Amino acid sequence: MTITISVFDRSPDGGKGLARDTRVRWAMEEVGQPYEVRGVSFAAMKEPAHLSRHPFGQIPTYEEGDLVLFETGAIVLHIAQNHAGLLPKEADARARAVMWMFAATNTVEPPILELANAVLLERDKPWNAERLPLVKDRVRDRLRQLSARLGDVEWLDGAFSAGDLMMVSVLLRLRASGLLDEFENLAAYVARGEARPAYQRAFAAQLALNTRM
Ligand code: GTB
Repeated sequence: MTITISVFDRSPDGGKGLARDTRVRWAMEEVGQPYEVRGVSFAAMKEPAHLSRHPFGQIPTYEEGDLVLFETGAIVLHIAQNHAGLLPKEADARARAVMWMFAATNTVEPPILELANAVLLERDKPWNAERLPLVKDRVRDRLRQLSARLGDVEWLDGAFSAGDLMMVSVLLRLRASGLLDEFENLAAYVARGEARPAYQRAFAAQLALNTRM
């Protein structure tokens, strides 16, 4: 059955892999499943055809026959549950991998998004200079805690899992801020994720789409 992922027709990052379709592409590559993409413009995202797939008018979405999903966490979990390679077989280890997926999107990603908003959308506000250090410190708090838990192991809980895929995807957006490099083990963890052949294929595919003529 053909799987179709909706992605930015032209990502605002020009193909740096920061948009959320990259994590879905990465999951598909990790489990060795082919997929097609539908490029969607910002305008088309808010039109009925796309809103029927995604009530919030965003990307990515995932279509597989009659199944239509939005939310990257749900999409990656669906992929991981239906194909070998992203979740451990043992029940407790599987539950912990899912826990790390939720930790990535619910606990680590929110302050990172707050920072992105402060840098990109609130730069001209008179209160930005005062607020930005507070926002950065909230990110640092989370990174410090995650860094302490990761220690010197390779992945969060044994073998690479969907939990690592989501956590690395969330953390890599921090690179430009310099905050990731304050935590050597987290910077190395993200680099390990990005070095995986499946990530490389996902990145190359989104880059090709975003750099076509
Ligand atoms: N919680 C949802 C999920 O995980 O799927 C969030 C989806 C979401 O934020 N999608 C964004 C979107 O469609 C694209 S990824 N935005 C358009 C809109 O809301 O109108 C966020 C994103 C966009 C661009 C960059 N970039 O260029 O650097 C990085 C991240």
